[in-house]
Amino acid sequence: MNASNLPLLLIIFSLQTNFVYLSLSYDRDQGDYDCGEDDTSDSQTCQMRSRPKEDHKSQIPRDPLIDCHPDKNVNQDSCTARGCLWNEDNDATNAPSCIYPEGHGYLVRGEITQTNNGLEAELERIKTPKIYDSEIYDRLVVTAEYQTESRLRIRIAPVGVKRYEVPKEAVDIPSPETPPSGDRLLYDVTLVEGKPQFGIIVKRKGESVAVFSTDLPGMTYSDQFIQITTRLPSDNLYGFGEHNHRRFRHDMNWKTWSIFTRSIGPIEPDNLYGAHPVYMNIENDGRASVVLLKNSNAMDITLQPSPNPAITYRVIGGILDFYIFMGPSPEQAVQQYIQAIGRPVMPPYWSLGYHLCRWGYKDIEDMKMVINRTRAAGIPYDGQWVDIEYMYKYYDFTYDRKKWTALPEVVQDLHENNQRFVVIIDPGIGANRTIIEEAAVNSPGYNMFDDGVQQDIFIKNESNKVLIGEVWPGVTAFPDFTNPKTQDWWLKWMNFLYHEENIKYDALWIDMNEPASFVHGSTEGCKHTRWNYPPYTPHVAGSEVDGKIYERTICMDYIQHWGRHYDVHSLYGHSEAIQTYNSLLMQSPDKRPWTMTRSSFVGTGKYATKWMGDNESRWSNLHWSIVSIMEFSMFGFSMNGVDICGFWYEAEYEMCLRWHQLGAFYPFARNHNGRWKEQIFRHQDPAAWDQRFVDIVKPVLMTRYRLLPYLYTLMYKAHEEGHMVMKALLFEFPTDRNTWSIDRQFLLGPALLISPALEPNQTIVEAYFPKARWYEYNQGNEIIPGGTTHNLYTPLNKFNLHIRGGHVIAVQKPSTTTYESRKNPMGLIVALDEDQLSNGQLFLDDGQSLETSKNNKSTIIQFKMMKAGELLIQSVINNFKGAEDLYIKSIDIYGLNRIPSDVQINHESVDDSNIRQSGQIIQILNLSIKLTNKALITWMIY
Ligand code: MIG
Repeated sequence: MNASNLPLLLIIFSLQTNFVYLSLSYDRDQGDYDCGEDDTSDSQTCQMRSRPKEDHKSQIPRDPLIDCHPDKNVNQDSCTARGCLWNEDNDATNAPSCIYPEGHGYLVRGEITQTNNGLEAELERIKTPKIYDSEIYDRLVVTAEYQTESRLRIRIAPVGVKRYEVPKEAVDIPSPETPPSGDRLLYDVTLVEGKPQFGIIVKRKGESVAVFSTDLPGMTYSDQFIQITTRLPSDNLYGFGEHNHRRFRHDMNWKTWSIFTRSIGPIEPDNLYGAHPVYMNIENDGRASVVLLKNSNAMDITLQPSPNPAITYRVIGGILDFYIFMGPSPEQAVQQYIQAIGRPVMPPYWSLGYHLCRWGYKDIEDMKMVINRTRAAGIPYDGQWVDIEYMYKYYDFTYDRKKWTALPEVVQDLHENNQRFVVIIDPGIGANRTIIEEAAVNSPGYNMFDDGVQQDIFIKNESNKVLIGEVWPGVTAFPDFTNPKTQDWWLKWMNFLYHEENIKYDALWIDMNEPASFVHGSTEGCKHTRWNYPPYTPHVAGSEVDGKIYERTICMDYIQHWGRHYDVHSLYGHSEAIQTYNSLLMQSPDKRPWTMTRSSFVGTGKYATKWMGDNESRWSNLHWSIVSIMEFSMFGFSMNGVDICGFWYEAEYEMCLRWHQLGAFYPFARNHNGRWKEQIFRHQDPAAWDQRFVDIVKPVLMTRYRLLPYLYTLMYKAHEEGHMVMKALLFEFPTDRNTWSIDRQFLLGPALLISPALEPNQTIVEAYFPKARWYEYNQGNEIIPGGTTHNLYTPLNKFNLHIRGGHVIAVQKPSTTTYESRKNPMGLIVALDEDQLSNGQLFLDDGQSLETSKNNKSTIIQFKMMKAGELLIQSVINNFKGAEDLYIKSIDIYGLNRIPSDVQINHESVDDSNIRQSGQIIQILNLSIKLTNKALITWMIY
């Protein structure tokens, strides 16, 4: 097979469906609806009253249009049969052709009660037609719970019916013990009880703009079809995942995004590996809110554009359980969200290094060759990863003693060179009797499948039959990671690989956990039940082709500990991440576990790093990676990244080089490559190209390593306070509207701006610099003025990194491993702001122990300038012994216009010969300031 048939094959392989991309603008003649006020029958049809054509403005409808016929085969008859309105003119607008009239929904029944921490009311259905064959609920209870000053929960559930809800073990957002005091709430909640239909309206306290409001027709609450539309305060919408969004700020033009975890390459606008039903909205004045729908069932999210921006949720199970975070800044809103779902796990220091991986090392010699040439080239490099080939016929926790005989020695050699080793694990456990026996010969004592059957931890159906699907090992069973019993079994086999097989891995990479299967449902298909064939199937990939929601995964009617697979499907990877994290912790109780997962849910960042799966070695993917990483930062992952140089297809020289200049600034930086059957894509590790490639890529990776003290401090801030590491510019400059759509540049924390080249043959990068002082990293030139776009000359050997004035960044002389780097001299970058001031912080610990901050094993150094020309260095906490060995050897000041006349350290003058100007950077060299001692550095400008 050659590369040119590859696209087609990949498409067949992933059975993709192509959504029709809708992108026309809104402009049409729109009427009002005339509905009989008192008619409450299901089938009432309202008349459309046409409005006289006036100017353009009056043609724009007042309210969002809500699709009454999101399923196939809509026509006028089927529409009116639902009591809805036929919207003739939809072709030009992409608006739905069948819409709800006012009055379809629910009304408050009885009184609205004030509880000690919110409001509660019972609702009664009026008119809402039952549009799918699923029990519809006539009575609901709605609760608005004021959880904190900035967090509000709105829960809507049927009365007297117990339904599946996301269990606390998966996501725990507890109600506070004491409710927040009413006058401090950032929100006002109103329940609209009267006609035309019930709604909840959430406003910012004392203000008129609603942040969240649902007083719209079409709310439907049935067993397997729940629908609600929320009006947005603006069309600045971000988030929802996981998809390959091609822009950070959403295109609102009637796009539908589905959420349901699925193994599929991030190429088309399909639902991907993770499930994150959460968005951020920015109001026109720059204030923001975040809204989570805590629900793990499959759903559609339909966006509609201005002038009536709105979201319609169509969910096929669970309950409506919204959490609203009021910000008011975008950064605060996201931080409140992350604090609620669980702050990101603290990664080990070495994980911030550069990693090499590929699927398709031919054998261990091939991998050794890559290890050796990377070392020889002097590329900074901490982690070597292996893909599924190392296993014996893809059986988890074994290794192939024939093809990978020397693996334990290679791992030992990595460790001796202060490098680390990571293995992949898939959830599908091989169940083929013959291979099980062979595997036990290859790996004496191995019987993972039988042990699992005995421990009863596999996913089964109601008649106790273990589900058998097919993944790499052939036929496989799937562990139920929602079952607490599974963890002991998982740990036992993790220990088998570590101790019996003697593969001393340092972290686990969990793949295929959507869960993925190569057969649909099971080797025997799936039964015709309402779980496998729900009355309404969201637009999830696969279902478009043949109506199967279980396409390439397991049957929906099987049973797990947390619930039916139908309900908990999107929690599979999340539950595996939790148990893998816990097992690693039990395996080495004082070591920080590191797991990387492909599938994720709300809160997975508390347990694992995330990478975005099978991207492509194509230029477009450089840009898209920024969008997806910025989104996953919002979803609560501090550590995340995509495969540098791309997974599918052959990487190309310039692209792979540019990708390193970009990926060197991903929170997680791994070069990973794919294969397609016998076609193994060319090696794309830096040393695989030529000397020039190495000469260009090495400095940017060295720059990453030099900045690791800062990056690690950001990881700490994410872990302790729920901040984002890699983030969009808008989070630091929320009132600068220019930043709201920027997704070709990004920030690392508040202080570093990366403006990568993303196109072939590019020599100029157009980069936006918000109002602030900005300095080019290598030369220190200031970018003037701020608040505008600059053309940055960026030939192939250049990358754009800028430092924001006002920030002190601790750096460390880089070596080729983080282990070595961490022993090197430190330095400071002091970037001055308009007032000649700068501040910063440095977090230090041993890089691998658990919760060093809580356990008093960490050090925090503060860098503070109270006035121009005076920098105070001082530890605020000093419990990490290793910090005692560190010295600041140099200080680089950005933003001074000339050499200062008198530089003093603790009131002693520094010799002039130690002060130099390099480009626009003023360097104070040959220092020896003990990091943990208090020190005052002063300089004068006459
Ligand atoms: O069906 O393990 O996303 O990183 O190299 C493909 C082989 C399975 C998918 C992962 C990819 C990995 C590959 N895996």
